[in-house]
Amino acid sequence: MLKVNSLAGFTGQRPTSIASLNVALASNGSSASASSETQSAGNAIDGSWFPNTSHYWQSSPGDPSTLEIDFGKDRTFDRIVLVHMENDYTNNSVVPDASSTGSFYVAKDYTVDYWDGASWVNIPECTETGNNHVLRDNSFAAVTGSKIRIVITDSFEHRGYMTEVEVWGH
Ligand SMILES: [Ca+2]
Repeated sequence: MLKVNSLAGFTGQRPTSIASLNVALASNGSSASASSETQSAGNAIDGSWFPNTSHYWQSSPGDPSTLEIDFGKDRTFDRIVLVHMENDYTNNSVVPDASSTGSFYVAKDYTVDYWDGASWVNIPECTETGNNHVLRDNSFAAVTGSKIRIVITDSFEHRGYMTEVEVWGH
């Protein structure tokens, strides 16, 4: 006889800590596209936070620009980490943290939305005005959707950059 109740800590629900993975990662089945690509959109979901040697997305000149990440299926997620392009993008020794700021390549004004199957829905916790931080790590009430997009409407260099996008869920 299977005695489920004997399993320590089993509550009948899958623990979030086990289920949570970066569903945006290309190696987890996602793909990326953009309004334009001088550096491939796929570089933003390649797992590298270091932009050197082309691990970043770059649009053609001009605002706005859009980066879209398609999970290929519905995912439920509650945290998005955006790694903007740091000023010294050839530096592979310093991992951006909450205190890191940028003044050349980070996106200043942008929205983050998810596709709920019928329309784009804004995620206000991830949407910024006047941003100058390299790392934006935001949690929110879990949502379910098959893709997200980042629409950059203003940036220092007036073109879109993103080093990495992580979407955590299952
Ligand atoms: Ca990357």
